[in-house]
Amino acid sequence: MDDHVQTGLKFVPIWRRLNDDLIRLLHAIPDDKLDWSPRDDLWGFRRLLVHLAAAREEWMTRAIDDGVWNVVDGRDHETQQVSKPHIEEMLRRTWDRIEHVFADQAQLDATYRDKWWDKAPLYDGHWVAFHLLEHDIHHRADMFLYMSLMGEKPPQVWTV
Ligand code: NI
Repeated sequence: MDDHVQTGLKFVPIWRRLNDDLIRLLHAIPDDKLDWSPRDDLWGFRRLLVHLAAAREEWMTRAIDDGVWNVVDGRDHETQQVSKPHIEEMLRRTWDRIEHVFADQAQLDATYRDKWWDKAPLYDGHWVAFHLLEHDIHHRADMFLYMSLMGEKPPQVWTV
């Protein structure tokens, strides 16, 4: 009998592919359109992609406290200077960081206090995982819509 018990989020490999898809999307954006958005008050692709990486680190810092150094400089959030290779590195490194946490049942099941907001409810790792997955998906949808509005074909994605 196989006594190996898989622990952690069982859909981590699927989410890893979603991260790879975000990187495919990054490279599908025309270089001169990286800051394009349909309206001046909406963030462009570059800022949205950096925001995804920053949000992952935010929750690893404010709740999980995994002891890993952040790779996204807070100022990267504002800048128009971050290159595609740098954004790709941010997405890969922050993915590796959250994957490490969400593949670990003990860290997933643990309860965390929000270090930034003392009135916040306690979070467990499942809540943080869902929050970050939903965040990846809803901003991916923003960017797919942007691509369509620009007349560009977004990469095909589906869950298999
Ligand atoms: Ni957001």
